[in-house]
Amino acid sequence: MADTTEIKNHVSQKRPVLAKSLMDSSEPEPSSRVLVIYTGGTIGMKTNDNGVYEPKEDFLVNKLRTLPMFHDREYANTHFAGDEEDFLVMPHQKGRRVMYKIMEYKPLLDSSNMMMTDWGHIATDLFEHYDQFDGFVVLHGTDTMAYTASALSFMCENLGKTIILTGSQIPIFEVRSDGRDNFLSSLIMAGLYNIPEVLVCFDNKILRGSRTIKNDAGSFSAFISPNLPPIATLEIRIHVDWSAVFRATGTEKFRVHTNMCQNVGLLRMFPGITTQTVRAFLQPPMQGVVLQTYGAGNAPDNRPDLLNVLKEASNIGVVIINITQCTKGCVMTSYATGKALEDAGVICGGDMTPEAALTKLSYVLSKETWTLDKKRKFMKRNLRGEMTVVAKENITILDFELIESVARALSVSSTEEIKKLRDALYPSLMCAAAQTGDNQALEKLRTLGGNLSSHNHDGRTALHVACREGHVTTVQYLLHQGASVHLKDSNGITPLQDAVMGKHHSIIRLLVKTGAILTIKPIVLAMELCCAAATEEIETLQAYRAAGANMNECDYDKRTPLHVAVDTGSKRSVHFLLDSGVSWMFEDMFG
Ligand code: ASN
Repeated sequence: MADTTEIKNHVSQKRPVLAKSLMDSSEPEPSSRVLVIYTGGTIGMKTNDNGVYEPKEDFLVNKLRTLPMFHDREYANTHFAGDEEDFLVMPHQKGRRVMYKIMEYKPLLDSSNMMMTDWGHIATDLFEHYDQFDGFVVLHGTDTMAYTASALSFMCENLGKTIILTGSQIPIFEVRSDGRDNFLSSLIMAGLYNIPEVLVCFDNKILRGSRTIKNDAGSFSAFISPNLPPIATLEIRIHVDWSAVFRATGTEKFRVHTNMCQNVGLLRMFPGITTQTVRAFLQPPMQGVVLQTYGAGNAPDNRPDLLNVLKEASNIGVVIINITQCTKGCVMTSYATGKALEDAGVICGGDMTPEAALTKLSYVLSKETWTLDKKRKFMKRNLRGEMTVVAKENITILDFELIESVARALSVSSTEEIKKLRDALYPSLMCAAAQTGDNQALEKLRTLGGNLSSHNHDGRTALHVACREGHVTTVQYLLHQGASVHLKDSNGITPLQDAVMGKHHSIIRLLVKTGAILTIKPIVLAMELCCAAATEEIETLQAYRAAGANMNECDYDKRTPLHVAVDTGSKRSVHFLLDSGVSWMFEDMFG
């Protein structure tokens, strides 16, 4: 009779499921499945005969099987069956296991050899295995990892699962290596956390892929995300900044867009760059160029020849994006030298990294059904968290995009419901636009059917807000559009009172000219004036006077502001009130 070991071995070869139940009756622990797409890179390299690193096929997975922190062999032997036998399994983490399967590319590549088509292969594999796995790790060389991470973030549309790119500076099987920690951390994050973004894991940090650059060729801390703090840090505890996680909105399924446009380029400005060089660079078939300019987005504005070349290219449809050569910071139009580029049709790229700007351009330009106008518009828009939306741009999301995404998020679809939603949102959006004096945004809202006199939850209209903030041109605009000067907010405040509180004299005059009157209760007005008189707040007194207030208004004791000013020895108030023609004949209730 065969001994039991023989039977077990035999059964385990032929009938893995039965083998599992014969050998160990314990239930498998809860686990997540991670697909590891191994593209190459130093992490799995070995030194070749010439003494330099080179990728080596089948080497990584076989070695990993021998390392206990990467593979719990005993658990796998007793619990894995059928197709699971291809999997490796990590020791459990907080009661959960991460099972992972390595898909090794052939040939394995040093990432410097990668092409845009390689991004397409990775994206396709992610798509084909999306439903079978909970998360994904892409093992990749560090040299072009930031490009691949940025590209994948755009190519992966409506992403709902974690994709982490990682690699190392020293191969994983050398005595000293950053690869072990980087890989283990990536497996844990991809398996046990749902951060639906394309991320880079390096040196105990999880960075947004489209914000990442390789910053140090010789350090374990090779990557930085200069304009965005890490999404997560792995110290003694793992901390995820959930509020920073970028999530796709909408109800569409994950899909990948793989045919990236290759006719794109990066052009770095330098003092004395010749017009011919720039012209040659912009020649067909070039469709999109990332222009790396100085500081906050500046280029010479004393070179009409150069600016003309950019303008001509832009006019014939080349999309040109302006980003800064600085590692940190963003493009702004605070200098004439920056403004000149904008006038030449160059689009502001905010704080995008060169990698993000280039791959975004490549993605956007490859959208065949989009018009050139739409492509330009999308280049300015934050698509995957790759650029910081500054406050001003927040207001320009006042187009349909915001309304539609909110509508989608609430899963409403009928036109009637969207209309109601719009009506509910417009007043707040208008007040937000008025707050910053953004007349363009107000005009856009008006043309989209918004009523400029509608009020928010506090009964405040855009006019109230603009008057309080002192935006004269916005007040003018609103008055010309028929905004009412008589509307009161839920505290009974009119736009004129707002202007008085803000001491905005020209607005007060404008409102009075338009027929606004102070509707404040006499006793409240008296208290305000007495207070201002006692504390010599002449500007407040002036504002009330300009608004048509009765400067002789009496308080409960029948005392006028002049009484109070005299009593408190407030000379400047006395002068002001007398100059304003108030009567000094009034007697208070004590005579
Ligand atoms: N040359 C390598 C690569 O990018 C560098 C690395 O992975 N550390 O594939």
